[in-house]
Amino acid sequence: MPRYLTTPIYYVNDKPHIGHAYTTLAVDVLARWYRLAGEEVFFLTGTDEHGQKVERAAAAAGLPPQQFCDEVSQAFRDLTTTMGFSNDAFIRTTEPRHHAACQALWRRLEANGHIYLGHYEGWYAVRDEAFYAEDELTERDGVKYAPSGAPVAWVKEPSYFFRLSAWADKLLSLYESRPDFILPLGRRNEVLSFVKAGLQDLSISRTSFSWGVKVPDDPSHVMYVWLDALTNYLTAVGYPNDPTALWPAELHMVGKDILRFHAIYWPAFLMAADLPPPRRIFAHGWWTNEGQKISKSLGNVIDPVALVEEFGLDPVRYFLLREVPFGQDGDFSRRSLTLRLNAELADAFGNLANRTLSLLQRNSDAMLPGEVPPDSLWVEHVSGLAAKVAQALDVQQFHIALEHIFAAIRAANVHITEQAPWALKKTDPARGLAVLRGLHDALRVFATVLTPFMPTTMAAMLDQLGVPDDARTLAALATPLPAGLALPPPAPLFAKRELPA
Ligand code: ME8
Repeated sequence: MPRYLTTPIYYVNDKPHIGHAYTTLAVDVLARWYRLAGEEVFFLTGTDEHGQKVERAAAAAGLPPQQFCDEVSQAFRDLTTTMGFSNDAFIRTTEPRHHAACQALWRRLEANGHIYLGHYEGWYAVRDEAFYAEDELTERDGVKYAPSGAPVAWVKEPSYFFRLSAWADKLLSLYESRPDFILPLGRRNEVLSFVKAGLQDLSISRTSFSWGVKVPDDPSHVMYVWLDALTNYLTAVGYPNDPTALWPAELHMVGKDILRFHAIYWPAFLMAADLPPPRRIFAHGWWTNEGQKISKSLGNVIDPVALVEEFGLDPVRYFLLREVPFGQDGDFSRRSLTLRLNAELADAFGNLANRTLSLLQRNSDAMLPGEVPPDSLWVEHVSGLAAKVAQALDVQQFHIALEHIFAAIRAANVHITEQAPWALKKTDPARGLAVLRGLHDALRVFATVLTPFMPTTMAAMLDQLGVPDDARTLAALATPLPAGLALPPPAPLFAKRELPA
C-alpha cells in the first residue's frame, strides 16, 4: 500500500509565506526519500477555502468568495512549483467531490448517533476558526484574546454538536496504545493533559454565514470549517466511494498551532464514523524572523518566492531543515542562511566534490578508476549512511539525517587532506587513483541521500559524477559503478555569498 502523507490545507485568506512552505517542504523530503527507496507514495497538499475568515477576506478584497478562492488557491499551487514540491495531488475544499465527502461523513456520524441539534453560546476566534472556553482567555483594553493572540467574539446561535465528550477515554487509550501516534513526545504530553482534563461537546455547524458545506437536510447550517477541512484527507483518497484504498494516512504533518484539531477532533470523528485514525501526527515548531514573531501587521512576513530568487531553491530547502531541530521553534535569519550556504554547502561539500572531480579529470583521463578496497577509515562513515538517514527520517528528524550526512562529509574532507591525492600522482599514482575512486564512491552516496533535500543540485552533481539515470536510487548504491566510466568536466554547484551585515 502506498505511503499516504499529507500537509495541512492552507487557508486562502492570504498569500503563502515561509511557514506554509516549511510544512510542505518537510513532507516533500519524506515523499522523495521513500520514492528513492523504491516505495510508492501518495503526497497530498491543498487549500482550505471555507469559513468566516475566508468569507471576510473575500469581502475585504471586494471579490465573490469563489473567485477570491480561485486566485489565492492558485498562489499556493504556484508555490509547489517554486519550491520544487513533488505532491501527487492538490485538493481544494470548494470542489464538488469534497462537499459530497463532507456530507457523507456527516450522515455517517448522524446515523451512528454522534450528532445532536442544540444551541451554541460562547467565545469564537475567527482568525483561528476555533472555539475557546472562558478560562483560556486573557483580556486587554476590554477585548478578550485566545492563547494564540487572536481576538474572540461572543457567538450565540443554533448549532449541531458532535458528542466529543463521549470520546475522551477512547482517545486516551489510543494515545496510550500507540506512543508514537503524536510526535514529538512533548507535544503528545500536552494533548494528553488536555484530554485528561475532560472534553466538551463540539459545535460543528454555524448559521450566521453561508460560505461553507451545507449540512445535509438542514441547509440553513453550514458545517464548522474544521470538520470540513479535516475531511479533505478522506476526500482526496476517494471517500465515500473507495475509502479503504489509501486510508489510514501514514502521516499528517502539521504546525503546533493546529495539533489539537488533528490529534483530538480528527481521530474522534474518524472513530465515530467507524474509520481508523491516521498512523501519526507530527507537530513541528514555528519560525520567527530575525527574532520577531512573523505577522502581517509587523510587515515581516517572509515571501518564499523572493527568498528562492535571492538564495536559490536548494540552499533555502537545505537551510529550513538544517537550521532547527525539527519539532522545535526556530529563528530565520539571512545571516545564518548565508553562513550555512557558505560553510556547509559551498566549502565542505561543494569543494570536496570539485577537488575530487577535477583531480579525476587530470589524473585519471576523465575516467572512473577501478574499485577501491574498503580499507580507509572514513568508509565506515559512508557505508552505513543511507540506513542512518532512513532511521532519522522515519521519525521525521530531518536535522539528525542532515547531521549524519555532514559528519560523513567532514570525515571525507579529513581523508582528502590526509591522503593528499594531488601529491600521490608523483609518489604513488596507483594509491592516488584508489583514493580518488573512494572519494567518488562517497560523493555518489552523499549526492544520492541528499537528493530529497536538494533535488536540482544533486541531480547536477550525479551528472558530474557520471551516475547513469537508472542508478540513482538507494538500492543502486550497493552496486559499484564500472571502472572506465566517463566523467564530464566538473563545475561548482554552490556559489558563496556575501555575509549580510
Ligand atoms: O491552519 N512557522 O491553515 P493556515 C512555521 N487551514 N509554520 C507555520 C508558520 C510559522 N511562522 N505559520 C504558518 C490552517 N505555518 C488550516 C489547516 S488542515 C485540515 C487545516 C504553517 O493557512 C503551519 O504548518 O493557517 C501551520 O499549521 C499552517 O501553516 C497553518 O496554515
